[in-house]
Amino acid sequence: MNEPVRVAVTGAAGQIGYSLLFRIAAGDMLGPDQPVILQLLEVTPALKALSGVVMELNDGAFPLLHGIVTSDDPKVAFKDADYALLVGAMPRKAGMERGDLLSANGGIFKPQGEALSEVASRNVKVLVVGNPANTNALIAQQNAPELDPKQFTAMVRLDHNRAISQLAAKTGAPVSAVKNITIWGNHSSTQYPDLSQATVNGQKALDLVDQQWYEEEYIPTVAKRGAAIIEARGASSAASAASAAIDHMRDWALGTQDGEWVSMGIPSDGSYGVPEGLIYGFPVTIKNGEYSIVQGLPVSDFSRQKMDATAQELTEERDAVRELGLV
Ligand code: NAX
Repeated sequence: MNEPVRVAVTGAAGQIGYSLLFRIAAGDMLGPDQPVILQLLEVTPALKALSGVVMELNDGAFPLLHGIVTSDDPKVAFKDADYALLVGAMPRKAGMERGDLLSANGGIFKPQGEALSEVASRNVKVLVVGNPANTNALIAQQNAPELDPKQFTAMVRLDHNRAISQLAAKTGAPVSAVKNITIWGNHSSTQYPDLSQATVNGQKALDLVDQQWYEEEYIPTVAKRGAAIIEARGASSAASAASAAIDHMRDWALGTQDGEWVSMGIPSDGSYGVPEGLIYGFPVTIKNGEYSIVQGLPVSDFSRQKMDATAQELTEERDAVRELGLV
């Protein structure tokens, strides 16, 4: 059995937290030999609700759960954290402009970036789930001068998983038969779920479906899935988001399978003409805890236009948070 690692989770009393914490405690994220200490951050008014979640975690009697810390202070919750899942964020409310949303989230992710820089493990792996995830990750990253920018990532894995599931349903194959889908860009409706390299049971996905379905049904269905869930459930995706966060961190920690890739929102190094520094969804492989962008994939005119449109949106978000002095 390994020494316990410290996993910080923000927004721990929220909907996603309620699924996520139990999966982490069960070993789904870091494997059956890796004990964890959960370090949970909430805003002060939610600490009471969080104490109830802690009671339930204790009542789960999870053998891998070696301790729980709760706090409303990021410097306590992030102390020596090996993994940090930043879930808590300010949701968009009716009538809120994008600038207001970015500014409200800046008030959360700037101090959290600073605290991570100051007190987390020097090797901390940070995943931002709270929306707007890519730009919140950029804000945290830019306020963490003592950490490597590559330690900050954003979640596009839920989109990736939705893209797998929709293609599997269309082709009648199990999800395990679907490989090498990419979500390029932003976790927003401009994301580009790309099937050009995807395979189903080893066959090219685009030989199995027609282009019109791909462009007019598949891409919008994946990109707008979050809204469809809110419409049906009366609440935003939570268990599937938690599951995607588990997948993202598990693959980052333990690696991807040979010959397969996953999608992660990571700082662009300029690959595929994506402006350097944007936190952008890329196809990545992972080995020994380090991700690398899959290089040399062909980019069609259709893909280019979609990849540029989502990059443009992220550039605008970055410019807006720059103007607000957040990065
Ligand atoms: P909830 O509103 O249920 O929970 C959020 C929790 O965060 C609340 O308990 C709140 O008190 C806490 N919080 C707020 N500010 C905080 C701060 N400064 N420090 C610590 N905690 C703080 O939302 P939930 O459904 O759990 O969703 C959380 C976030 O995930 C939202 O921003 C949501 O938009 C985002 N999502 C991102 C997804 C992705 O794929 N990247 C998909 C799912 C989800 O929509």
